[in-house]
Amino acid sequence: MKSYLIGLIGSGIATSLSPALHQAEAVHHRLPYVYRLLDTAVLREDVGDLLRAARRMGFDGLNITHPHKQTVIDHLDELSPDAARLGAVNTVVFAGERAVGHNTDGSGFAESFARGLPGAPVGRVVQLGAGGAGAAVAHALLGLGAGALTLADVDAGRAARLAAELTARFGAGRARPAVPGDLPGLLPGADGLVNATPVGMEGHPGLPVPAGLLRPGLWVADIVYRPLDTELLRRARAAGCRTLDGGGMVVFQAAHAFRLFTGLTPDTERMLAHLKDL
Ligand code: SKM
Repeated sequence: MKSYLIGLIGSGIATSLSPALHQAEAVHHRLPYVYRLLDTAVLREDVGDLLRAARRMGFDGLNITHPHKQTVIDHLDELSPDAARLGAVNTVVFAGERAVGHNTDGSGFAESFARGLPGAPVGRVVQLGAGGAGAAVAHALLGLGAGALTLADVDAGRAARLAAELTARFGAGRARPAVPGDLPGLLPGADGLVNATPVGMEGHPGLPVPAGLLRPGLWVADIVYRPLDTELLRRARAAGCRTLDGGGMVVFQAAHAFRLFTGLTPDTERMLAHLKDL
């Protein structure tokens, strides 16, 4: 029986939930499957050197996380269409002699959104954060049919660049940049709000928007998953909003990566239930 050796390359990843999520799912498939952390902050190695070492040591695939999702591309032989569009890779499959980069963050968010907020209107959506995770989420939202997506980022240039890329791909008027100061003018007319900033994560406490802007009729999605119940989601529920936590995205991106590594279809409901026990 084939066994799998998978790794996660990232910096400061000691508390990642990926090993537990992947390995528990593999047990249900009776698959020998080991998922190891390759922390660049601990190993003091460059992402390219680690990737090549992992391949030489017989790893079957890798997940890639912050801050290497873009820089890893220089060390790959091929990109999937999604990874090429996003310019970011979170999954590498070693296929024979080739290292192929994929991105399952966008598809992970899209599946989580469809499952967790069914029927949510997406005419006008405001997204906070236009960084790496924000780019994947923004592509997913426009792919899900968001009519007009406004990207608010403290770095105005970053929001402008992502909005320009999205407009080129999805059409004029579908994406535009903003700064956090614009939010009081934007949120009253929005259907939904997505937090793709680190605010609310362990170590980054607080709210990414003033609580007074949350109101019934606005859905709120957070991609932060440590903790699952962020202050934003608590305030949003108290204000009468439908909410979606970041657990779905982390599970579905892991599930899509598991399928790429093994060719097997994971049971995502089981993985979602497992996440709650972690
Ligand atoms: O894209 C994912 C990555 O596949 C795994 C991960 C983690 O384990 O913390 C986070 C995200 O970047």
